[in-house]
Amino acid sequence: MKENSFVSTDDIRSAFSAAMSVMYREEVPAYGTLMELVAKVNGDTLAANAGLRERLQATDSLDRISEERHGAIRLGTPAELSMMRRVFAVMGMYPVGYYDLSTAGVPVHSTAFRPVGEASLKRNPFRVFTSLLRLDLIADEILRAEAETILGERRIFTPGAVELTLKAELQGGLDWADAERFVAEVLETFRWHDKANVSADMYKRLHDAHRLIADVVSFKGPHINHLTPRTLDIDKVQALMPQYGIAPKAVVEGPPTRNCPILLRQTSFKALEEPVSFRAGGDWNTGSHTARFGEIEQRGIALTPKGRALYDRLLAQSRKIVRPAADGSNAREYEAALATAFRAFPDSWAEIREAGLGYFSYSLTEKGRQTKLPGRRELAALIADGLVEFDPIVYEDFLPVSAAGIFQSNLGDAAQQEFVASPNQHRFEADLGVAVLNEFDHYAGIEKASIEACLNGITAAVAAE
Ligand code: OOG
Ligand code: NI
Repeated sequence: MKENSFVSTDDIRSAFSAAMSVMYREEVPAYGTLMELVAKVNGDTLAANAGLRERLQATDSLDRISEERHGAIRLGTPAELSMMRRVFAVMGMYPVGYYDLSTAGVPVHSTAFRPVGEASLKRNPFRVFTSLLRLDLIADEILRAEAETILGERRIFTPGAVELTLKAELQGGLDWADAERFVAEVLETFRWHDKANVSADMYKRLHDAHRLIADVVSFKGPHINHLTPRTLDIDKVQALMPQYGIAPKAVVEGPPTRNCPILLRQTSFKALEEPVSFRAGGDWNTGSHTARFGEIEQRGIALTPKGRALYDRLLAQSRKIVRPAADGSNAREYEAALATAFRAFPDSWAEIREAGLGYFSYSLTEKGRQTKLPGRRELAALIADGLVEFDPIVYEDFLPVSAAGIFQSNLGDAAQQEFVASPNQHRFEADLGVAVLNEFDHYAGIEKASIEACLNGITAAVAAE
C-alpha cells in the first residue's frame, strides 16, 4: 500500500476528539452547558485583551483552543493498558509522564496519552489522563482475587477496534474508510453502560473497599469520566458556573490567579448520581452509581525543573497553612494562603525567563527578520536589541496534587483513605509495554529548536572566499 494514501494520525485524533465530545454531550448534558460557557468566556477574554489574541495568533495557537479538551479513563488490567497504548498510538498519542496517586488515597497510577510534536499539538492537542487500578493496594485478598477474575473476563475493545489497530501497525497507517471505522469502533470502549457487570452485592463490597474500585470493576468498559474544555479565564468560568445551573467544586486546583499563568489550573463540577442496574440472576436490580463529572482548565507556561521545584515548594507551604476542605468552608483562607505563598514566584515573563523558571519559544521580531549580523551573538543581547522576542510554551501535562483533588472531589468526602505511598513506575511501564516519555525533555527540545532557528535566521551566511 502506498504510504500517501494513509490519513495522518493527527486527523484521526481530531476526528476521535470531536466524536468523543459529541457522545459525552449527549450522555452528560451539563458538559454541553460548560462548553457554551467556556466559549463565551474565551470570546470575551480575547475581545478584551488584544495583546493576548495577537500573541496566540502569532504563535499559531489560537485555533487549537476552542477545540481543545482532555478526557480521563480508569483501566483495570495491564493487558487493557498495553492495548490502550497501541490504540492511542494509531491517533498519534503517546504516554507522557508518570503520576502516582496512592499518596493521595486513590489506588491508581497514571500517565497522559497525548501528541508530542509541536506541529501535532497545534493541530489538535487532545489528551487522555489514563489510570490503572492498583489492586495490590487492596488489603482484602479474597476481594482482590474476585475483582481480578471479573476484570479478566471482560473485553473492553470491540473486535473491530482490535483488528484495525493491528492493521494500522502492520501497514503503518489507515486509509480514510478504515480511519472512520476505527474512530467509531474505539468510541465504543469509552461509552457509558448503565448495566453493571456485577450483582448489587458485589458492587457494594467493591464500593466499601474503595469507590474507585467499584467504578473500574463493575462495568463493561472504562467509560470516559469527564471531558475538559480549555478556558482562557478560569476564575470567570468558576464564578459564572452557578448562573448556568452548575455547582463548581470548592476551590480551583493548582497555582493562584496571576498575571502570567503557570502550569495548570483546574476546577470541576461534582459527579452525577446516575441510575444503573445490577445483575440479579437472569434479571436486573436498579441502583445508582456516581462517576461522571465535568471539568475545565486553564493552561499556563511549562516550567523548567527549577521552576517546578519552586512551584511544588510553594504549594506545599500554603497547604501546610490551610488544606482545602471539600465542603468549601475554608476556601477563602486557602486562596489567601496560596496567593501569599506564591508572591515568591516572579510574575512577569521577563523575570520568569531570566530566572530560568519557564520554557519559552523564541522568534525573530520584524526588525530581527530584516537584520543580518556578521557573527553569532548571545540570545540575551538579541532580545535586548529588540531582534528576538519570546512567548511562553504551554504546559501540556497534568499535576499530581491537582489530579488527586479532582479525584477526591468526585469520590466524596467519606472516601478519604490512607495508603502507604508506593510509586512504582517500573511496574507501570512493564504493564504499559514501553517507558513513559519525560515531559521536561519535550519542552526543552521545543525551546532549543526555536533558539537555533532564530540564530540561524539572523546570522548572515558566511561568504565564500
Ligand atoms: C482523573 C483525574 C485527573 C486531571 O485533569 O487532573 C484528571 C480521573 O478522575 O480519572 O483528569
Ligand atoms: Ni481532568
